[in-house]
Amino acid sequence: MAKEIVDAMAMQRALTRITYEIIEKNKGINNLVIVGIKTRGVFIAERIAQRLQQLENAQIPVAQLDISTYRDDATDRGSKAELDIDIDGKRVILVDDVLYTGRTIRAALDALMDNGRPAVVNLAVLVDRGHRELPIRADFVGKNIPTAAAERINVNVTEIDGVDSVEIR
Ligand code: 3GP
Ligand code: 5GP
Ligand code: MG
Repeated sequence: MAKEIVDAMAMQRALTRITYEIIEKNKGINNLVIVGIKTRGVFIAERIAQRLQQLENAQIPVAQLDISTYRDDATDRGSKAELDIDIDGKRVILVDDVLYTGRTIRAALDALMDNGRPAVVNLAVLVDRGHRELPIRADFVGKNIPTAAAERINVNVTEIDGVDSVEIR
């Protein structure tokens, strides 16, 4: 049974708050680029970019990152993840839907560094569910949801799931 913790309005507000925090921490949007981790991280990233457009009237580049060949349990660790934007010297906002063990972000940082040398990397996640296995933390968090290891968080986005919500199951 799934229980809704964040509804569409609450998700909107959380992403709007994160966007303001990003602007504040970066003292504007100069040199900012956003990198979303597939799959749902990309949609969260695009929403933050939309809000930056509305608030600052500027188009911020958004790239998609597939970290699968960078996972620490990957058998095929050969191929490089190509980003279709330049991150050299940029202030990168890395975006994912859920932060859990931190292994995905470890892999994402590896993939980023293979694409250039960012000036700064910050991490934004919609949900932090705890249980870190690496020394990784998010700079911007939509909602902290303490979970048991056996629980699962469903992040739904309209683009894929037809609805915006976060559920615990
Ligand atoms: P996402 O790619 O859109 O982020 O891992 C495949 C999907 O399953 C992910 O979608 C994620 O949202 C969902 N998922 C739910 N629970 C877990 C989990 O414990 N680990 C991982 N890796 N994904 C999970
Ligand atoms: P980590 O690598 O930090 O353990 O997990 C982060 C990635 O795994 C995220 O991209 C997320 O999609 C997925 N993930 C891990 N746990 C959950 C969960 O409970 N719910 C959802 N939706 N995704 C999860
Ligand atoms: Mg994800």
